[in-house]
Amino acid sequence: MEERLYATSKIMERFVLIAADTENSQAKVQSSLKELGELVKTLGGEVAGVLTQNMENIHPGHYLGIGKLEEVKMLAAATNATGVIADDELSPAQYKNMERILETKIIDRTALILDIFAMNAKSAEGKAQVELAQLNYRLSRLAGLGKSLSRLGGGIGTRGPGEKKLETDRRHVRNRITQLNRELKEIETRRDVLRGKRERNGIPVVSLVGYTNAGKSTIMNLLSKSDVLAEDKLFATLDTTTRNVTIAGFGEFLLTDTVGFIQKLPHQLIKAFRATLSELSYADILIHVVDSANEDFTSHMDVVYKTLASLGVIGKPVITAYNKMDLAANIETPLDKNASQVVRLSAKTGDGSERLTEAIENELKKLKREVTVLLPYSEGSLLSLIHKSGEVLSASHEENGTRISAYVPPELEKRVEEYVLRD
Ligand SMILES: Nc1nc2c(ncn2[C@@H]2O[C@H](COP(=O)(O)OP(=O)(O)OP(=O)(O)O)[C@@H](O)[C@H]2O)c(=O)[nH]1
Ligand SMILES: [Mg+2]
Repeated sequence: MEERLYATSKIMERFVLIAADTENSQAKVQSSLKELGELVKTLGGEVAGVLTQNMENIHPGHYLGIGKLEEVKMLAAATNATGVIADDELSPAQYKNMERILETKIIDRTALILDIFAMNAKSAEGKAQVELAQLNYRLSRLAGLGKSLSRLGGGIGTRGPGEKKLETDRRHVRNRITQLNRELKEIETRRDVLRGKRERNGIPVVSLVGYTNAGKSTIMNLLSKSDVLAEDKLFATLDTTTRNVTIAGFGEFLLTDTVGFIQKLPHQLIKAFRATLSELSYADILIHVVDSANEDFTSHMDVVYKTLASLGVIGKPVITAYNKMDLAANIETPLDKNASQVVRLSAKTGDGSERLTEAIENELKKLKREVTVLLPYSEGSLLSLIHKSGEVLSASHEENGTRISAYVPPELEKRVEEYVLRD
């Protein structure tokens, strides 16, 4: 296999974080910067200092104003910082100018998130998706650089010195993008086959969604008694995992855990993770996991609903699970108008897990339809499916087959349609 272009680069350095306050809301900027600091820590770096500027619009040439950048430069020197990180995605021009003005390494929020994804990608699909996002990010930067270089070169009647190399780079990047898209397409086809199988089994799907670090994987482990990686890190989960969960005396469902959301989630990543995230549109029920101990949890909930809407995942029953109650016992958790049920729990202590199970059971029940069928004895596998994922009300063996009344999930209702007895 060709070596991945982007190896994980663990940052072990100190950074000054900078942000533009364009909405005149210090609270908002500070909370976004705090999160940027978490992203830095997740990569093993440290925050050396923080500076913000209140301004109407981000400066197109160098993000913050010149005067402010001078201050940033002094702070970076005073704190021995090895670089500066901007809390928004920078254009190639902003990058270049800031590098010149600040004379230090510049990183933006997008590059940081891409780096974390690269560090945490485990599966072949995850790795390919991250690389694709990184290449698209890099390609836009190469294009910008190309323009400025050719302008320089044009002035003295020659091609810019880096022009040829840039052209080769760009071609290389484009080729790799094509190859990755092909790889991902193949993986998607395999995934469709799996999904088809799942649908034929008629087992309902419940998906965990939420802000990164809310506790989705911990809830997955709690409900399915499995051992998915759960860590106090942003974007610990990048792949979708699915587990079978059985509620005693009720039936089973599939529980899926997937990548979390964050504000300003880079569009390159949303695009590259389209396949992973599209799993959500096949869910019958969503569990929206909220870190109630995070002081910004209500704005995180907004981010989650907005991201879901932008992915076209709307109109599904939602159970909002206010998690980490062990740390937030005195916190008021609001009713959630987007949710059909709200529960409070601690996935860590297990406190309240039965409330979540009940809520899932209630929602699954709402999805089920009551049917009475006469199943020929040759349909043994359908019969066992009804027992497995349905709730049997009565069953009797008759001459032509088994007569059975049960609540079944919609997928299963479709499959037994031809045997339904109507009164
Ligand atoms: N105190 C406390 N910590 C919790 C609880 N649930 C999860 N955590 C911790 O929160 C951190 C994040 O949990 P994860 O389950 O990895 O969160 P996630 O939503 O899967 O996060 P990503 O996959 O990174 O998006 C871990 O350190 C968990 O141990 C809880 O109920 N109480
Ligand atoms: Mg996780």
